[in-house]
Parts: sequence; structure tokens; C-alpha cells
Amino acid sequence: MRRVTLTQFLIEQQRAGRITADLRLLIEVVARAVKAISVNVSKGALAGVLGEAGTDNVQGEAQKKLDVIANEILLQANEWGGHLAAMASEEVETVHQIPFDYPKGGFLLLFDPLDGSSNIDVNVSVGTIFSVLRMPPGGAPATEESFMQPGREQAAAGYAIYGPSTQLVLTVGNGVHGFTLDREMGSFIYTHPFMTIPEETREYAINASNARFWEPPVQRYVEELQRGADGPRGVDFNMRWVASMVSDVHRVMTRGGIFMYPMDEKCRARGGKLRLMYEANPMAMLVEQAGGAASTGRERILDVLPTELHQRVPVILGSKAEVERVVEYHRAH
Ligand code: P6P
Repeated sequence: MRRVTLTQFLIEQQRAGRITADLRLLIEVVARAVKAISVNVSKGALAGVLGEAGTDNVQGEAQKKLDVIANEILLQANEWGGHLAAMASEEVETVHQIPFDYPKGGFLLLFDPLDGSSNIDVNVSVGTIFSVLRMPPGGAPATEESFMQPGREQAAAGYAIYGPSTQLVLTVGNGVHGFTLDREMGSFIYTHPFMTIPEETREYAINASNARFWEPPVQRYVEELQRGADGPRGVDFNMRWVASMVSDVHRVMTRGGIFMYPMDEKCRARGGKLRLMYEANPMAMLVEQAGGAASTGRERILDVLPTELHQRVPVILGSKAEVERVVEYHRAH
């Protein structure tokens, strides 16, 4: 089979008028940064990159050394290219401005440099999530306000998963496309064209240890799944929870399922567990582009109007029929 690289795929998207040269450059730079992160992640203990960095991030979470390394790789890879107006990262409190001696462009890049990093030390797959917005007109220099756009405005979204293979999953608004890193060549090969999520599923993902904190609609929904063939659903379900959003969502993108980190009494004060701008929004764009649905339980994630860079939301995404059922249970409650 002729091997199509990410570069060729992007040039063809540009030739078809779906992306600009600057967006193609941005995605290629992010892909190069992801390759460098993959190299560091796969060295693990051999490179002394495991364990805590000894610092906390803006979320007050202890940073892993690889969190800091991945963040630095993404910031440094993207600041010189001239395609960005600014960046935002889970690991950085405020907007990261482009250094004055570099040209600025029309895109805003947001990312969670290493999602699920609590799994690093136990050698379980982790990932990088990124989202691309357009800089509002007349806004230079970019401020936090420039980023306050609903997820439906994203120009592109994607994630890398550092698993048995390193894969890059990407949408520019024309379906979802997966690429696998050929380490010998150092290129991403187009291996998963037009990834789609089956409307039905028998597999759900949730951290069941939070059950007593869930809201009644979620308690009802999960309890019905657990009753399986003996309950109102009439069939048995299977459960998975990797506790690495990229891994759990990649499974949904690959074979269907419903992924939930819903509102619960423990995280209600913070608005939820997962971050809107660089976790929920990019994943929601990918899921919808793959024929699935993504909701907070009360509204479409891509319609949420952001007010803060690091705000959190409840996330219920995946196979459309199941997400719609959970939304209906919220409505009925
Ligand atoms: P819990 C990882 O820290 C993360 O942000 C997501 O990747 C993951 O889905 C979730 O938190 C896991 O949360 O409460 O199960 O540890």
C-alpha cells in the first residue's frame, strides 16, 4: 500500500482549500513537537524523566518531570514559526506570548502537554491534546479574552497517544484522520482515514469510585448499565477506565463507547474535573467530527461560552445514542 505521510495529507487538505498554509505549518510543527515528546516518554527511567518535578502547576497539581519537558518542547517548537498570536497551556497560568523578536500569526494554540501524567510512573499510555483557535480581528497582542471562544470556533483539534505505537489523531473540520509514527523514518503515516464512532455501544468508561458523588441522572444511567441483561437495558455492558483521558477517548474513537467525567459533589466547586479549553473542547470537536456527541449533560460542550482559561466542565462524550440517553436523563430529572 502506498504510504501517505502527514505532510502529504496536509498539503492535499490545503490544495482542496480546507486549510491555509499557516494552519498546515502549525499542525506540522505540533506533530514535530509530539515526536520529540514521544522520544522522551519512551525513554522513561533511562532518561531520568520519571517522577515528580518538585513543582506544582496552575491547577495546584504536582508536576511530573515529563509534564514540564513536554510543555517546554511545545512552547519552544511553536514560538518562532510566525503562525501563532499566542499560546495557552495547562501547565502555564497565563497566556504565553510570542517573544517580541519573532513574527506573530493568526492562530491561538492551546494544549495539555502531557495528559494523564499520573500514569507515567506506572508505564500506562498518556497523551498530548491540542486545540487551535483563530485570533479575533484587531486583538493583538493576544490576551486571555482572545481565547474566550466556544469550542465550535476551533479551526483544528487533535491528540497524540503515546502507547504501544505513537498515534496522532487530527481533525481540521473534514472528518477525523489518524496517523501512526514510523520511528525509523520519523514520519507520521496516514493509517486511519475518516475514523467514525458507532452510534450504539456496549462499553462505558467512568471512575466508578465516585458513584456516591454523582448527580441522580448519572447514578440512574450507570446503575442501569450495571444491571445489564437483568435490567431495563436488556443487554450486558463492559467497563473500562484508564484514567488517562487520551487513552479512554482514543478507545471510543477507535471502537465506540461512552466516556464520562460528569459533575460530582467532589468537583462541583471547581465546575468539574476536566478542563474545557484544552481537554473537553478538542475532544468534543473530534468526537462530533467522527459522528459522536459531546455534552456537559446539560449543553453541547462546543457551545459552552468560556469565561476562564483553565475552567473545568463535566464531560459526557462518545456514541451518540448513549450520550443522548444521558442528556435525556438530565432533562427528565
Ligand atoms: P481520576 C488525568 O489526570 C485526567 O485529567 C484525565 O486524563 C483523566 O481522564 C482523569 O484526570 C482521571 O481522573 O479522578 O480518575 O484520577
